[in-house]
Amino acid sequence: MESATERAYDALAESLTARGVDLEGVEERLRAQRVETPSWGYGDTGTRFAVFPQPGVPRDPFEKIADAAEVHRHTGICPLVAIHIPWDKVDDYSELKGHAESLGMRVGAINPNLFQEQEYRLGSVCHPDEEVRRKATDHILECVGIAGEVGSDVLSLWFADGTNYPGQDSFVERRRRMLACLDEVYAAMPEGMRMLLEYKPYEPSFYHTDLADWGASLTACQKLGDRAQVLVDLGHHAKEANIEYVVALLMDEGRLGGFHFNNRKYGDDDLIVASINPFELFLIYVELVAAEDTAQEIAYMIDQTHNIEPKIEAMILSLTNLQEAYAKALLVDREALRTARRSGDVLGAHRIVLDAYQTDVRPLCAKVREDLGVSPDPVATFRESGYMEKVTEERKEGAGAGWG
Ligand code: PSV
Ligand code: MN
Repeated sequence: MESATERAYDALAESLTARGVDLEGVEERLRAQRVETPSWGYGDTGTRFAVFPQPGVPRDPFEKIADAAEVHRHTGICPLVAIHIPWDKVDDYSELKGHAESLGMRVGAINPNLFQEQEYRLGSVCHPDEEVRRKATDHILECVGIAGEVGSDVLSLWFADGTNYPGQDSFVERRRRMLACLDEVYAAMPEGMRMLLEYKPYEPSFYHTDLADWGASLTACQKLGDRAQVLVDLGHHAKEANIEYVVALLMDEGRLGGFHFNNRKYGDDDLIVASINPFELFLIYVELVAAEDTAQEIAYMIDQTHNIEPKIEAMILSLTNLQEAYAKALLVDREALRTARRSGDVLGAHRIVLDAYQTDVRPLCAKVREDLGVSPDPVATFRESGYMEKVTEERKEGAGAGWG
């Protein structure tokens, strides 16, 4: 007898086929979707107000990779884990690589940490003192080396640099200091490595930040070379920003290097992607699908730290949200949309996009997961797996990720 999941899939497949959707093509693209999770999303983190420790969190980078592997085991789409140095510093990176591989994982983007040391009070690569800039540059160069050791080809840079008060420092001089550092790093990167430059409009600096928006990142990348590309963190925008437009524009320039997926309501960027604004995520994917033929290499990464919610489950939910957004975007009737746009049918075009968004794609995603050899309902399967109980027994209190 057919299960309820199978029945739901059959009904959806029938209606999609009637709409002219190439279902096999859609499923193939969904099976190929890959997203990277961040090591720092598995450890204890918090806000500047408090950290609420959770039992069983990883005690070291090896255990963080084990948790990332557990998320992959239930979802089948996240075999890469980003690391943050020095939070994930180890004596032997080949051992870390081997550990990841033994769990069917790979180390993804390398993120230098340029914001936690006392010297960085006035910034890192933009700091007025050359010695501090040297230290920051050397740390990034160390990360280029680590990337080589773990087999990664993505260097992901975010700077907490900025100023707090008008007059504190020169915008232009700070920019030139940053560019000089990035030039040196770019020249040191091996052939196949990409540098991703992330922007953020505020925090921890509150008057200005040295890479405040996509334009600041893009112009820096254009000066550096083709392998310098912009990283779009969904949380790092002014409230009214049209992120899907930014994404389209960067793709058209061939400079969209990657994403940090998350969601935010006001000032923070750490909520589960699409938990608040699933329509925005869908519209971003509509642009991504439209440009898929240009075959740009884009690193799809999650950047979330879960402060009060269970961490592994939050990561699994993030991945299923990403699958659903992509699935819906794949259902947009592109041909009809082109026709509606050309004939000036404003609301016709709008409704074509809405039709895709309003399709319940959960049975389709469940089927794709089964095809990938994982559970159709990964959150439920994880809850039943006993993994959390097992690691809590082994790890007890766990350890923080570097906060505090
Ligand atoms: C900064 O807010 C950020 O988005 C950067 O990507 C950091 O690497 C990450 O969060 C973790 O602090
Ligand atoms: Mn980020």
